Amino acid sequence: MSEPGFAARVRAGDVLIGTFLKTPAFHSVEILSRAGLDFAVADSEHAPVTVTDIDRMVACAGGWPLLVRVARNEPSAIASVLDIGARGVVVPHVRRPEDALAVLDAADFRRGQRGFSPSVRAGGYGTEVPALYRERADAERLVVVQIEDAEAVERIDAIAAIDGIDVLFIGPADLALSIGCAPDDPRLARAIETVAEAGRRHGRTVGIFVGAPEAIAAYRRQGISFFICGSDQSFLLAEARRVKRVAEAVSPE
Ligand code: 3PY
Ligand code: MG
Repeated sequence: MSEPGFAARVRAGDVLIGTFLKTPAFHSVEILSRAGLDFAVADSEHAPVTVTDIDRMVACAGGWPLLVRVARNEPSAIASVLDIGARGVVVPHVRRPEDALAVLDAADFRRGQRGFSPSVRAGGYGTEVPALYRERADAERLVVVQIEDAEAVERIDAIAAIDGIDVLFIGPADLALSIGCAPDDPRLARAIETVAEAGRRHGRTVGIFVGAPEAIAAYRRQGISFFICGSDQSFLLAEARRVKRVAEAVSPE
């Protein structure tokens, strides 16, 4: 059911471009999975995407990698979306190494904290040998921790050093707010470079949210490889505005 190698590609630092899914509609998964994007992240932090929505979205995703951003660093929410078959979790506001370790405790069977049921979708509804399912699940799940607080940047070396964290994902909007600066302030650029540098030093994949794909080139030069670009909502809005603009330009008065 799963596309082999997606987790390995993320960890290897392949350049991957995804988007957020903020509309709680599985049809968006069906449509966007045909667009050539590498993955998507259903957003339960900043959109009304429920577990029931995620259940349907994962079912529609087939082999297309669908991750879930949980609303907060909460063990039962993390385990629940992994049971449903999400390919990974994106966890907002990881500020300290302890927060990152708590995500791993919730996401991994081998660490002994994730509750086990063999009959979930992720385990083939009971058709997989339980021990093999647990091993595969631990190997394939992606743990993406969001670095979006000044405190996290201060502690980035300790967070980046933790084995099992797959992506240090920079949230520039919250990070700018936390630093107390505008999006174009050099202090934000310095914080982003600090995270990118820690990723390079520890061999950890670094990702970032971009509103538009034009921003990707500069981040590529810093070794950042995992990009979430816009969302289903921003795509819809941008194209609708473009249609209106072009139609007005070509229509006679
Ligand atoms: C932020 O920019 O704060 C984000 O969380 C983007 O995903
Ligand atoms: Mg954020």
